[in-house]
Amino acid sequence: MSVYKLIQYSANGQTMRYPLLNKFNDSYKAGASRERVQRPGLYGLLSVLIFGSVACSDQPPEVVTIDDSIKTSEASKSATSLVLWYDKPAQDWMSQALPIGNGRLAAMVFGGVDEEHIQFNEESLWEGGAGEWPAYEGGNRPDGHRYLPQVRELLNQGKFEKANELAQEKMSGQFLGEERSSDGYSYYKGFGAYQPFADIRVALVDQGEASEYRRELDLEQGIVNITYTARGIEHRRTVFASYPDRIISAQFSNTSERGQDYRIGLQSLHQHDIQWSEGRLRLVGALKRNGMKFEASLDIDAPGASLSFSDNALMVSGAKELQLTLAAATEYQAVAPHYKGRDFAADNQQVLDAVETLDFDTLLARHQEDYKGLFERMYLRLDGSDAALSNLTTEQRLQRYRSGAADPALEALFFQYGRYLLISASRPGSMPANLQGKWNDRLNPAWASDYHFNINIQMIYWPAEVTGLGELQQPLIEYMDRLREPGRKTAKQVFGSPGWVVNTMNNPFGYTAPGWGFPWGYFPGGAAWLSQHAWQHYAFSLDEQYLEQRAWPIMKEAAEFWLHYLQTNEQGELISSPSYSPEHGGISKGAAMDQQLAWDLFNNIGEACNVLQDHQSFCDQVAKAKSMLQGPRIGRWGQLQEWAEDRDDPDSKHRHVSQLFALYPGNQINLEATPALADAAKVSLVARGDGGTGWSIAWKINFWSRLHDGDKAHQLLRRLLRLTNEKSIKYGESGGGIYSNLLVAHPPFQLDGNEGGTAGMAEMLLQSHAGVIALLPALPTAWPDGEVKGLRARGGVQVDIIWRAGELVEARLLAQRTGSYRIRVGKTLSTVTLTAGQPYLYRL
Ligand code: FUC
Repeated sequence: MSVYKLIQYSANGQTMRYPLLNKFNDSYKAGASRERVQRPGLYGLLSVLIFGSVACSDQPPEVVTIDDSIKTSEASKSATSLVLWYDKPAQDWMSQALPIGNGRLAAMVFGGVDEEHIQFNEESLWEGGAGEWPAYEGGNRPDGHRYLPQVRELLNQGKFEKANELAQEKMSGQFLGEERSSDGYSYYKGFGAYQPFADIRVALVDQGEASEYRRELDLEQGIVNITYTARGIEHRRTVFASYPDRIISAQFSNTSERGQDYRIGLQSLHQHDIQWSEGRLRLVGALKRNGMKFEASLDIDAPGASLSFSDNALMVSGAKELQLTLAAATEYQAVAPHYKGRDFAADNQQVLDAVETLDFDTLLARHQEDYKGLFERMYLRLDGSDAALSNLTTEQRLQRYRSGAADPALEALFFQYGRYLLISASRPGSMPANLQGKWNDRLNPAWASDYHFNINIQMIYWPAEVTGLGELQQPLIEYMDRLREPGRKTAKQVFGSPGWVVNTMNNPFGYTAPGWGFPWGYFPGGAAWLSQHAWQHYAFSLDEQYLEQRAWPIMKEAAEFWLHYLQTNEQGELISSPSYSPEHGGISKGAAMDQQLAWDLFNNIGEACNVLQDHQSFCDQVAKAKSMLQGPRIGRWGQLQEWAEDRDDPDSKHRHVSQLFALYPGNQINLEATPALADAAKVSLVARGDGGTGWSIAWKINFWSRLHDGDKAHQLLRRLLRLTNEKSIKYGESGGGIYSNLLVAHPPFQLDGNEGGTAGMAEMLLQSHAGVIALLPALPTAWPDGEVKGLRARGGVQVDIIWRAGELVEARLLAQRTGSYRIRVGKTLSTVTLTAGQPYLYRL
C-alpha cells in the first residue's frame, strides 16, 4: 500500500452546528495540528477497496458552497415532535412508566394523581459475588484446562456428544443453584442479579377527580412532565435525572392558595431503615444475600410549608412548591476481589451538599445544557405523518400503527428514543448499560439483568458511534479494561491460555467463567466481540492516543487468547475448538461465529498496526494467523454455514443468527467485496424468517440494511414496533414487540431491542463499513422524503442528508481529516477530496 501524508484536523475557528467527534477522556486527546505520515487503513482512507459490479465515476460531484442550504422543513412539525405522551397515569412499571436516567441513577416515573411513584435504581446495587458465596472464584473451575485437550480430541474424533458431556462437567462455570419463580424468572445463587434500589412515593392528600391530565416524556428537553387539574387547582410536576449534578430531581407545583399537602415516603424491597434529619429523608439498607450496603438520601425543600415526620414518612403541609433531590449510592467498588469499599454515605452527602443552594430551575438548566449537548448532535425527520397524529397519545399511535397505518414520524421518534435511552443509561464514569439499561424493579429480573456478551450488551452499544454518541461507549470500554484481570484468570484456569476472555454471562464481580448452563454459557468469543467496540471507537473518532493507550491493550490481549486457542486442522487451517454458535447446537469445531470473531479481531488489529506502526512482530503473527483462518463456507442449500459441517437446518427459525456476524456488526462479508458470501448470508436470513425476540428482530433490520434491502429492513422495523403487553419470557414467533412506553420487548423489556432498532435505522441511511461512505444505502419506499443530520461515518466524517421522492437531493459531509473518500449513492461511486473542517456539499 502506498504511503501518503495526512494533516490531522485542527480547529479553524469555523462555527460548527454539531461538535465534531467525541472523545472519552481528555487525557487521551490527541494533540491538534500534528503532522504524521501514515499508511492508509480501511477507515483512514476509504478509497482502496476493489468494487465488484458497482459503476465508478472519477468525476467528483458538483461542489456547492455551504450556506446552510440544508434547512429544516416546517412540514409536519407537530407530528414529528419528540414527545411520548399519555392521557392517564402509568399502572405498570414495564410497559407504561416513563424512564429517566443519568447513567448511574435511573428511575421510572408513574405520574399518578393521588400518588406519584418514582421507582429508582443505582447501577451498582447487585446481589451475588463473594459477599454471597465466600468460595466464589469468578465461577472458574481451576482445573478446567486439564480437560481441554481431551475435549478437543473427542471433537477431532467426531464424538461431539461425548465432548459436550466432558466440557459440561469439567469446564462450565459454577454457581450455587437456581431459584425459579412461578412467572419463569430465576435467581442464580452466587452469580447474583441487578437489584431494584427503592421507591419514592409522594401521596397528594385530597385530590378528587383530575381533568386535562397529561403525562409526557420530552426527548428534546430530557424531562418528564405531568400536568392535570383537580378541584380547580392546576398541578404540574417535572422530573429529570442530571448527569452533571449526579441527582434525580422532581418538582411538584400547584396553583392552590394555601398550598397542597404531600406525604413523602421512601421504601425499598430490601431490609432498610428510614431516618429524617435536617431536611433530608434517608433510607439506609443492606441486601439480604451478600450484605451490600446502600443508602438513598432525599433532600426535601418546600418553602413556606410546615414539615412533620411520623410513621417513616414526611408530611408537608401547605406547599405551593415542593422540590425533591435524590442521591443514592452503594458500597460497591469495581476492585477485585471484594468489590466494595466506597464511602457511599459521604458520597451522597457530598452530592446533596453541592446542590443545596441551587434552585430547581438552575438544576434543570444545568441538566439540559449537558443533555442537549449530546441529544442535539443528531436530527432525523421522516416525512409523511399527518400533523393531526400529534393529537393521539403515543399508545393510540402505536395501536394505529399496529393495524397497518403508516407513521414515519413515529419511527423517527423510536429512533431518537434509542439515543435518549443510551444517554440515560451509559455515561462516562458509569458502569455499562446492562440488559435493562439501568432500569429494574424486580429482585429476580430476567437473566439477572446482567451483562450478556453473546449479542445483547454489544447490541446496546451499536448506535453509539453512528448516531454521534461515541463517548457513551466509554463505560463499556473501561469495563472491559477492568474485566481483563478476572478474564486472564479464566483464560489460564479454564483454557490454559494467555490473554483474557469473558463468556456468555457476566456480573460486576468479575464472573468471566463459562456460564453454568451448558452449552449456552460457553462463549469465550465474548472478549473478541467486545474488542470490536474498542476498535470501532477509534474507527469513528480517529483518536490515536485512545487507540494506543486504551483500545490496543484490550485488543492485543484478546488476540493473545485466540492465537493460542485456535487449532490447526488437517488442511492447515486455523479453527476454533471447542467452538459454539450461540445458543444453537452443541460445541463442535470451527463454528462460523468464532471464525468470524477471530477474523474481525485480527483484521482490526491489522488496521491498528497500520495506525500505530509499532508492535511489528505481534502484528506479523496476527496477520499470518488471519490468513490461515478457515473462512466462511457456503453450504448445500446455498446458505452461509453456521458450523464447519454442512448441517444447517433450513427450517430452523432460531433467534440467534450468529453465522451472520460477518455481515453485521462485522464487515468480513459485504456486498462490495464478497457478493457471493453476501448472497449466501441472504439465503440463511430468508430461511430464518422474520420472527424472534426483540433483539433478534432488531438484528435482522441491520442485516437487511447491509444487504441494501430497505423495504425488507423496514418490514422488520414494523414488526419490532408492534404494540404488545406481553411480559413473560417469550422466544421465537411470539417474541418481540414494543410496549406503550416504547421500550422494546424481548419479552420482557430488554434494552438491546431499542438500541439494535435505532442502529438498524441508522444503517438504512448511512453505511461506512466497506471502505466507502454509502448514502441512503437501504432507503425504504416507506420513507420517500426526509432529512437527517449528524450521522457519523467511520473515518471521522459527519454526514447530513436530505432526500425527496426516494432520491438523494444533497448531502453535506464534514471530514475531520483531509483526504480522499469514496462516496456511493445507489450505483454511482465517486471519489472526492474532503478538507478537514470544511463542509462539502454533495449532489448527484
Ligand atoms: C441471550 C438470548 C436470550 C436473552 C438473553 C438475555 O441468551 O438468547 O434470548 O436475550 O441473552
